[in-house]
Amino acid sequence: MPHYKLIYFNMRGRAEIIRYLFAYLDIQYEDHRISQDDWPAVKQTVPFGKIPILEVDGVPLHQSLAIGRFLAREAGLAGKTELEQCQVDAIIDTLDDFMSRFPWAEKKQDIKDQMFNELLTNDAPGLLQDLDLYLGKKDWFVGNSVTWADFYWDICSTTLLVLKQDLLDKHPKLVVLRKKVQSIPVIADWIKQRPETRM
Ligand SMILES: N[C@@H](CCC(=O)N[C@@H](CS)C(=O)NCC(=O)O)C(=O)O
Repeated sequence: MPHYKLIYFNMRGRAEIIRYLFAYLDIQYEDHRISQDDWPAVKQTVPFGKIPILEVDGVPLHQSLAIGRFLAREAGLAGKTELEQCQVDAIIDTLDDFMSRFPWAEKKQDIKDQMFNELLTNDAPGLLQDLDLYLGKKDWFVGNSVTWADFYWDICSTTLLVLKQDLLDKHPKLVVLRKKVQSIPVIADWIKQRPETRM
């Protein structure tokens, strides 16, 4: 078994999908959480100067979703056919497009608040409507079993709900999907034991 070391901040953020997949795979890994103070020094040492990074026997992999796809394939969560894999990737990209629009690192609090508010109030409803329609009467976003797209929905929506608690009030099916992911025993265990962080 390779040695896996995940490097990220003490947050769920972009590392959480990797942590969910490790939990599902029941693979031990080093969940290395660095402080903001240590980041400038660490930044010099990682490829492309961004985290998360997953080191596999010392080989650094970057880009959270590339790492996620690598682990999802291993876990059988990437989609059962090539067509389903494309659908899974498309849901992931759709969620990631939206999450990437938030100015997470904006220093000016008033500008940050305004942009967050606009995204949550004006843009989120359309995305949620589309996700709800896409899910339809199915149990999972793609195919007839859980995929990492469902995991990513749970992770992104957990963060969005911190920012806007009534976000899913009109979308009970999307809430049910969250609950289904959260009640997969290994995911439930991880959620119970993970460090509590706001984001
Ligand atoms: N698309 C990349 C984004 C990586 C990224 O922007 N990471 C942020 C943290 S979420 C980061 O490293 N910020 C610190 C910096 O840019 O100095 C991924 O998904 O891994």
